[in-house]
Amino acid sequence: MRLSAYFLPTLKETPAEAQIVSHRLMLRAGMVRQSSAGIYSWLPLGFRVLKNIERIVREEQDAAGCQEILMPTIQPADLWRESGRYDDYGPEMLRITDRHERDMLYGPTNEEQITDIFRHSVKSYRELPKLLYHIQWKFRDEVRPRFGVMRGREFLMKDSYSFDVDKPSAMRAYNKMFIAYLRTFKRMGLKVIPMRAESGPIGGDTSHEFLILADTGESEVACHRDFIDADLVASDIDYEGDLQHLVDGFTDKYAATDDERDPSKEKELGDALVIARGIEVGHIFYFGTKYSKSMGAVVAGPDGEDTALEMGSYGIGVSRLVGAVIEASHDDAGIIWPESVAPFKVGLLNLKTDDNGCVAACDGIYAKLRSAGVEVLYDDRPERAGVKFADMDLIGLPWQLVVGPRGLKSGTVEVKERKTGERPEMPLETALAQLTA
Ligand code: 5CA
Repeated sequence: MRLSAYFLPTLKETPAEAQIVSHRLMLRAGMVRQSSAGIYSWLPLGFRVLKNIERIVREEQDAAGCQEILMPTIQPADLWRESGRYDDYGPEMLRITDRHERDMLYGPTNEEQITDIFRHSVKSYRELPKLLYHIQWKFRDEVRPRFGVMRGREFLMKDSYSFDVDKPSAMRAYNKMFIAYLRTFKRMGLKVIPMRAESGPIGGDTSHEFLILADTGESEVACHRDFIDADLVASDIDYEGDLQHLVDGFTDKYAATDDERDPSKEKELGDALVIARGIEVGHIFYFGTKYSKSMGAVVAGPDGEDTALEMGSYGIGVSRLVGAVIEASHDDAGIIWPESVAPFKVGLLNLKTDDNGCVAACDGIYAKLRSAGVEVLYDDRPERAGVKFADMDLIGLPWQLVVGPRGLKSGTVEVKERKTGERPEMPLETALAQLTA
C-alpha cells in the first residue's frame, strides 16, 4: 500500500479525552475514531490489526476442535426470560422494541441463543461433545465506558460454548479452552496469567480470568513470579490427550485477582510474589446445567433418561486485545507491534521523492517485497525525512526499510528494527533477503 493513497489520519496533538497510552496511540495513529461514548469506527490501519488478532483467535479455536458459527447481534427477549437473565442483567442490557412491539435486545453474550439452537438440534448423548464459537459484536451499556476500545459499549468478542453429557467431559472442554487461550495470547506476544475468578452474571462455580500485566490495568492482582519469568506454554499440544496435568501446572501456582487473594499463601511466597495491575483479555466459565435446566436443553443419556446438558462458556475480548497489545508494547515514540498482529510487516521509506534514482529503487523494492508476499506500507509522500521517521515510529511497524540517495550510491539501505531501535546499513540484496525470509 502506498501511503500517499492510504487513509491514515494521524494526529500530531495528543487527544485530551484519552487517559491511557493505548487509547492515545490508537487515536494518534489513525486506527479508530469514536462515534459515541464507548462506540468506535475502525479505520484501515486499526482494522488490519483487529483482523490479525481475530485470525489468531480463530486459528487456535479451530486447532482445539472448536467449530465456528455466527449468531446474530439482535436477540429476542423471550429467550432471556426463560433463563431468568432478562431481569437480572439490569441497565447494562440495551433493550429494543421492534415495529410489532416485540421485545428484543442487543446481545451482551450468547448463552441463551446457543442453548436454544442446541436444544432443538441435538437429542442424544451420542452427538456429544460439541464445542462451538463465534466472533461477533456485543453491546453492554457500561456505566463508565473508558480507555477507548478497552472498555467499550460495543466490542468484538470471541465466545465459545461447550456441550457435554457429564461433568468430567465438560472439564475436558474447559481444559481445551484453557490451553488454547494460553497459546492464543502467547502468539500475540503477550504474557498472560490465568487466575481463579468469580463467575458474576454468567454463573457457575469454576472460572478463570486471563490477565496481562500493565500499569493501567483495572484490577490489582497477585501472582507467582514464574508466570512472568518462565515460558510455560508448550508448543505442541494433543487436544485429544489428557490436558489435566498441563492445566494443573498453571493452576497449582499462586495467582489471584483482588477478591480471591490469600494473605497466608502470599506470605509463604516471599520474594516470588508479584503484585501488579492486570487487564482481563479472556474469561472462561464452567456453569454445569444453569442454562440447560432453565431452558429445557436435555439429551437422552446412555440409560435413555433425559439428561440436562453440562455447559461452559469461554470469552476473549478481541477488540480489547488491540489496546492490550499496545499497553504491553510501546515506547515514547509510539506503538511497537509484534509481527504476528502488525498491520504491515515493513514500512518502506523513500527519503527523497524528488530524486529519480530513489523513486526507481523504492518502486522496485516495493514490487519485489509484494511479490514475495510481504505486507508493505510504502511512504512515497513528498514529506521531510523527520516527518516520515516520526510517523513510522508512531504506527509501529516491526521493520523500516530506509532508502536515501547517499546509501543508494553504494547500493546500501538502512533496516531499522522498531523493537530494538537498531538500524544497520546493509546491501539492498541482504535487506531484501532478510525481510522476505
Ligand atoms: N459469556 C461469557 C464468556 S463467552 C462472557 O461474556 N464473558 S465476559 O463477560 O468475561 O467477557 C469476555 C471477554 O470480553 C472479557 O474477558 C473481556 O476481554 C471482553 N470484554 C468484556 N467487556 C468488555 C468491554 N466492555 N469492552 C471490551 N471488551 C470487553
